Amino acid sequence: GDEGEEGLSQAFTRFLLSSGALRFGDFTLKSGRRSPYFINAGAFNDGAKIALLGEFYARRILKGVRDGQLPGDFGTIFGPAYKGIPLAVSTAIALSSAHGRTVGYTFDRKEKKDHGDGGSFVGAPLEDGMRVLLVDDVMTAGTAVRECVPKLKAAANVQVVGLVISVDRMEVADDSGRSAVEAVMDELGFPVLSIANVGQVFQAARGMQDEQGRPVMNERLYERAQAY
Ligand code: OMP
Repeated sequence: GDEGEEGLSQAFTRFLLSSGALRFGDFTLKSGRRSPYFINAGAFNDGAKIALLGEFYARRILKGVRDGQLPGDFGTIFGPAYKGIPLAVSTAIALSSAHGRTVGYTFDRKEKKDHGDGGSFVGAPLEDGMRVLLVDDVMTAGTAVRECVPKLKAAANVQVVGLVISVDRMEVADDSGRSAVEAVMDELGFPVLSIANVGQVFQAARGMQDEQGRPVMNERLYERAQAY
């Protein structure tokens, strides 16, 4: 359908909650910062969930193409190992099977391989001039994407056209007051699009109930999350 941004982020929040990917509590992040919530893309761990996740990414990508944020003619979807691998594969499947757009998928190895094909990439080969769309799970500080882009550029003279993530945590990057997403866009020169940002997720979650009919986010949780 041609749902607006509101529709997509609301549906995605429902999916985050029903799959157990969004949790409230006390978590320590990669950066060391403590957070009252965590989004675990590892919770999309069966065929139905990963298929639906790929469909959400595909819809966000196609919206980005319609809105002129992404070019429509990228050659491959790159997902950094490990968590980016099922994202790239499921997104490529969804684009092809549900939307009639076939593109490649590519991922990297974390370990160096010195036998067989000896390559450090798997999937559609990276070639000079190729347009590559990145996918990743959640962005906090943008560490993962800053490590991934030089690795791609070392393999071939590819053009990274954008990054699509599931949730933008809207964390402040530095003294400039920019968010990590804004800082990455400025530094790396491509758009970062999210299926939902955390403001939209909290807003949507606040009005939702669990299977027992209890609110998934009571006022205390909502205030803690907003303060964070
Ligand atoms: P950056 O690479 O610094 O942007 O942090 C994002 C990464 O942190 C993700 O790829 C995860 O490995 C992890 N993470 C989550 O998965 N979910 C969260 O809600 C928060 C984090 C995190 O540790 O910041």
